[in-house]
Amino acid sequence: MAKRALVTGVSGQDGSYLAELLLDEGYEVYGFVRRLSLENYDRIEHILDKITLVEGDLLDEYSIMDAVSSVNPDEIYNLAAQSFVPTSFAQPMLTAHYDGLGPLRWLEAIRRLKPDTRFYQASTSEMFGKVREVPQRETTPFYPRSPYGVAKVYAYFITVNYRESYGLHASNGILFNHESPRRGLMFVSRKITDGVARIKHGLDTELRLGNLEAKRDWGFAGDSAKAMWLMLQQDEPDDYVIAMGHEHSVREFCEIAFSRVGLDYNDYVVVDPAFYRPAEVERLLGDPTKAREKLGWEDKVSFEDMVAMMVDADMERYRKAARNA
Ligand code: NAP
Ligand code: F7E
Repeated sequence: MAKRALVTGVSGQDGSYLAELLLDEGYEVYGFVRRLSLENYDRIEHILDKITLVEGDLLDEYSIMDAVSSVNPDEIYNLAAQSFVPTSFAQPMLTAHYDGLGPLRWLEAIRRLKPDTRFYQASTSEMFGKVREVPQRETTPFYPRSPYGVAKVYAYFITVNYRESYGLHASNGILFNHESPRRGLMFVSRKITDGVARIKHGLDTELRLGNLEAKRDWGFAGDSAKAMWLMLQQDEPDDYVIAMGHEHSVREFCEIAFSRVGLDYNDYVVVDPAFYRPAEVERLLGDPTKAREKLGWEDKVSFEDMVAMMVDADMERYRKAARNA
């Protein structure tokens, strides 16, 4: 019989890649979605006829319990979150409810209704924040620098706690930044690749960014989805860092993205303090050795290829729009 997987955040970047992978692996896939005034299923349009959507909200424990009892899942991947760091400074309470207590609601529902369900929690390198060691690994202490990071630390430890207290098969993937052409437009990677395409098509003359010296360990979202799935296929639950093991600055990202279309970023990028954060995470670099050795996980798409893929996709989007206009 096909395994059943419930993916929260299925309409998001990661949820869409994970749902594709689970379908390829022969799962019955259920997506947990919230009601919006206008549906936003662009990222999963191509698989909507193959998955079943279940309505609910991270804030609503009854809808979460109903989802667990009606789907009766073998695996739950909790990807839903308020995932944008600047919004967590503007809306810290909401972020704590979604990103901190949301995962607790899933764990409690599993414990009460179906304790053999395997659970994946979308943890993050933002928990390392003001880093205590370089590179960061599973044993590196956390020092979050935003309400988002703090809420995710709560979620991380409540996941560990339910594993240790109640024997749940619950794992944390501590994922470093991962991007794709499906990334939200407010994140710096996509803001840059979209900006490059807009400038190249004559729709903009500049790109306003914040801290160009911040460094991230950027990978490809499709590779990250594979790691999530592998974690729930292990006999024992555990926590894993998923990263490329290379760091690049926002400035380098700009350099590669603009040069992909024959432009020099120095001519277009304007530093605007409006995009600085109250507290910055200056540098993140992960050590994925445990995931490579225990899960057999490996990244397939290099940083440079990912930037090129994103620029090409945004260029094509504006080309199409111009043709249709
Ligand atoms: P994303 O594109 O922002 O997607 C977030 C998803 O969460 C969307 O489907 C959104 O639904 C859903 N959601 C938000 N609030 C909800 C609520 N109250 N109830 C139900 N669903 C809700 O994020 P992503 O990049 O795919 O990231 C997936 C997860 O990994 C997140 O938990 C994020 O914090 C974490 N993470 C991401 C990265 C990264 O680099 N991408 C790295 C580490 C960890 P709508 O479509 O309705 O908005
Ligand atoms: O910023 C700098 C900014 O917003 C990256 C989320 O998926 O990854 C993501 O969080 C860096 C920061 O991602 C702009 O200051 C400069 O240092 O793309 P970002 P993030 O904050 O690292 C982690 C792992 C998650 O878990 C999160 O959910 O880029 N930066 N100029 C800028 N950032 C933005 N957004 N916009 C700028 O104009």
